[in-house]
Amino acid sequence: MFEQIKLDYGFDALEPYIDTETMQTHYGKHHAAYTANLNKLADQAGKTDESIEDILAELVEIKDIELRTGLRNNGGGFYNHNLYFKEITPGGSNLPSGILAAKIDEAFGSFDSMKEKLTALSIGQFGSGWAWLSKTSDGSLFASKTDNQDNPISLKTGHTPIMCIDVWEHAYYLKYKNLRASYVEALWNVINWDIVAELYKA
Ligand code: MN3
Repeated sequence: MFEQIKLDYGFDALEPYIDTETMQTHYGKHHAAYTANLNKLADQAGKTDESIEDILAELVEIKDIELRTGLRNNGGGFYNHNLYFKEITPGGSNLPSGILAAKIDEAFGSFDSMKEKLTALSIGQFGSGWAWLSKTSDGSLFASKTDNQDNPISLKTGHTPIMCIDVWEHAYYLKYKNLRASYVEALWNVINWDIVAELYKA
């Protein structure tokens, strides 16, 4: 049984960067629906015992195209939002230090350049999707974007996501309307770099 990550903060705790109604809808409706659908589809596919990472990495094994697409979209939606809601925290955190800071500098030149790169990917994504900060097999960092609920795992890039930015309109439209860039700028204020560092070291 796949379960949504439990939030250790209230729906109103990310104000003013992410508004209460968006959190209620995003976590309580959208993420909840992806999770319920994933559980149904994983059962149909006989994959309730597998990790979500394994399901997403092995989608090609599923011969039924409709079932495969359903698991790609809903399994992705489940995984992506678990990371998203895990990596945000009221007030954000201290900026990266130690190994994560070093790897950011190595890949992007500086923390600010990394933010600029991910912001540009987020704004440049046409339609719904995500921007990603991932760890590659040699431990370096890589920035990318994906369509819909795809992610570096379902696309079999070999990279492990450690941070993501949801750029579906449901993530920002209630407060920011068409201003995706304003939402992305605000989101940086609530990123928990301690969690990102933990995911890097895992
Ligand atoms: Mn979303």
